Amino acid sequence: QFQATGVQTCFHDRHIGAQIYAGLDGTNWRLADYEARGGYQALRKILTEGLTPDQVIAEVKASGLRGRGGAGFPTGLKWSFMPRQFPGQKYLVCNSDEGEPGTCKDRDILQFNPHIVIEGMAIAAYAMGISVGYNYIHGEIFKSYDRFEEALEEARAAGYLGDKIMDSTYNFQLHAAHGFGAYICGEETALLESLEGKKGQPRFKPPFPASFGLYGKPTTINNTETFAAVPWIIRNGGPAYLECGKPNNGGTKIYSVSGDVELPGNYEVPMGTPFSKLLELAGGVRKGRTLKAVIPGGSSSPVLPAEIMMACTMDYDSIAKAGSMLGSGAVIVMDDSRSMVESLKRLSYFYMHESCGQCTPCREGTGWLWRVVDRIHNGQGKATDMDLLNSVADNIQGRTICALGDAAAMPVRAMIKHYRHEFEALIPGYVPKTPAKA
Ligand code: L3W
Ligand code: SF4
Repeated sequence: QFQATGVQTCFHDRHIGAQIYAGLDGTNWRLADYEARGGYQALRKILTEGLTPDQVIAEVKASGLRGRGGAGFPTGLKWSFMPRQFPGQKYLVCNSDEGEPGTCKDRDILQFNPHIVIEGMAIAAYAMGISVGYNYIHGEIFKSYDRFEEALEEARAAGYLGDKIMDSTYNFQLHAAHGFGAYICGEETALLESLEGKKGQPRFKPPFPASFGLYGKPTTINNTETFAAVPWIIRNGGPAYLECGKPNNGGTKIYSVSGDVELPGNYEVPMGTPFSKLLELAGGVRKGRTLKAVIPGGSSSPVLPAEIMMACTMDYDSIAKAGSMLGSGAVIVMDDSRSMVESLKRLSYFYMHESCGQCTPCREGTGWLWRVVDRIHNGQGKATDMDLLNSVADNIQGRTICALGDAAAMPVRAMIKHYRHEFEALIPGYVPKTPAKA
């Protein structure tokens, strides 16, 4: 079912794809190529067979598709939140502000298969009665932005976007917007602020964007990969998509496998694929090394030791049961040469740097976390530092406007839970509370 295509990208040396990545070779991204792969057939089916918006939403609900940006929120349910009879403008937004450390799937979807996102957005807009959409693309990704702009031009010229799409009464204007590279603009309300031309700082939720979104109007925001899954669902039916994965975890998911593996890359596999199989596709752990730990869903997700991870399947439920999050699907593999103290130091630095500074626990707490881990790493830790780290994490988690605070705190707690001995070993004169592991 999977196809290795040998695509060269700046980050990865291959894609393995089932539905979104299947058949891509780096040259076949244009409209004609996409049409040859069955592209825009789903939109045509809707418009020519006269599928109602409710029927489209029902199909997406039946597919079990869950948001691929990190939270795994059911897509069909989110679409059904959009008020149907709202008298003013409503908006559709694609969140391509991919900035989570370890995640690099959306930039490749946009670069290698941009029309699949355009078609997915056109279908979503039809289902929710929306006439204007934006794709907000991460500021540091120029190639994907340019590629998406070119694809938009092609789609407009072919009548897949604009007024009276495919000679129907359906109108949808879609635009690309380029961010400025701030991680926080991947948070949906910060993204909306940025799209409005303001400083990208999260808003308090609720109200959710479904009722108060772009310019205060009802807005639906989905991740790039989520939209990319939609054409296949409409062409093949929701139940077929669900069957590709497992109950409550429909379809395929793209994993960006990075770190200490032989073949880092983006791999699209069915939900519920054993982690061991994904690791095997990525060439296994670097030669001569053994698996130590895995961050299964991007830097915001808690680290899991090898033995727990090897018993997991790659889906929302299995990873949550193991104590972490599938998140955006960035699988960071760490072998036995990795220091957890150093890894946490780098993660903490990232969150300190990316905090937008709006709320005190996050603005101050992320700095505290980094400074404490840094001094432990430098051999200048104090005997009270382990308790201090836990206490700072406690005082951040659940006390901030957006999920960045939690994302900074959770990795700290997980690292201490599973690898406390590594931290203690670096603190001069520390009397270990837990027996040191070999
Ligand atoms: C209407 C309700 N809408 C929820 C909507 C909400 C959002 C979606 C999920 O965080 C996670 C975060 C990162 N009425 C609603 C409702 N919604 N209840 O559903 O909402 P939520 O709040 O659970 O999640 P979120 O704020 O979207 C996303 C984690 O993902 N993460 C981040 C990855 C970063 C990237 C990137 O770089 N682009 O993907 C990775 O793990 O920590 O926990 O749309 O409006 N009652
Ligand atoms: Fe900003 Fe951090 Fe507060 Fe989020 S949690 S709004 S990033 S200060």
